[in-house]
Amino acid sequence: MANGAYLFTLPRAQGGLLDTAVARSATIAGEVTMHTNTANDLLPEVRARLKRARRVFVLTGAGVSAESGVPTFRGGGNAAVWKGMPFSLISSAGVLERDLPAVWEWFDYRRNALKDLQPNAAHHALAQMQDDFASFVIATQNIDDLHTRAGSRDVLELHGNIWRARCTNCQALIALRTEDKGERPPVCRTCSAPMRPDVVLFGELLPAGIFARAAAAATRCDFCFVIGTSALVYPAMQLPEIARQAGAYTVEINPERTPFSDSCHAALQGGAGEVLTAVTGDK
Ligand code: BV8
Ligand code: ZN
Repeated sequence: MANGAYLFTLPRAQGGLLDTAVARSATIAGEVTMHTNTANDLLPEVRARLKRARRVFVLTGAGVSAESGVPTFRGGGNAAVWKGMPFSLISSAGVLERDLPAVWEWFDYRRNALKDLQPNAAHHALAQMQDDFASFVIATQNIDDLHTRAGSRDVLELHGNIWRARCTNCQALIALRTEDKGERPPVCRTCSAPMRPDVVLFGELLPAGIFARAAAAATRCDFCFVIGTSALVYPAMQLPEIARQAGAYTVEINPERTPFSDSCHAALQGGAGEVLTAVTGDK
């Protein structure tokens, strides 16, 4: 690994949609029974349920951006590392307090890696679906802005956005695409305090209003998608749990099984672009 290089691991989209056995759970009187079926059997039911859905809630993670070239955090079995630090450490409140310049270096590096990347078929499929339902809410763990760039409206950014900076004192925000003068850390023009990346670090609370809106949508939805997340980070993962508990038909899309797969009505194993296109194709 080159000095201080950030270990990029691009996940392999294992197995196309058609050749992967898919676990299906049917709820009979509350108890869950597991059946393994090919995706073929499941797709018609997932499509039929989506057609009947009125309020859809979607939680996404790094996997939905993988096909755009955005490295995931845990793809290929190892966690991302920066200068010898696991990402959950360099992306933590503790390091921010101790070494704000190091945190800026980390996010400047990731922003630079993101700058030429485009939304992919999965982002576009989700954007195209948003007007087909009484309510369609996307909550994302991603800070890459790709859902919004694909045309999705009111995306709930649970963990913030890498293209914004926030004042550590007065919370003033700047857009780094247009207002970044390059000084590090950026200095707040309102109160001259140092600014920080407007992202939620480990050990920090999520933006209360945004989490509350996501939880409300998860509670009310009748169809829930969980796309491209390893289902390990909280409280983001409480959202699909809330939707599932509230009786929503819950569908996971991920090339790999996750700790949440068994809680789903359908765990479709494949890449987000391919599977979403198959689920939503020629409506
Ligand atoms: C907090 C921004 C209160 C910065 C991020 C309860 C239980 C256990 C732990 C906790 C708990 N509650 C709180 C914690 C602690 C912690 C936590 O959850 N730790 C985990 C690791 C156990 N949570 C917090 O600290 C949260 N704050 O709780 O505050 C508090 C306050 C004080 C003290 C204590 C508590 C804040 C969490 C947010 C942190 N910020 N991001 C940055 O980006 O650097 S988290 C960051 O990591 C992402 O946003 C995301 O959430 C997570 C990475 O997960 P994924 O997105 O799922 O990505 P991953 O690579 O893991 O997986 C990718 C998946 O995609 C894989 O499954 C792969 O198979 C799949 N895939 C690959 N290719 C494709 C694909 N899928 C589809 N298509 C493909 N083509
Ligand atoms: Zn300020």
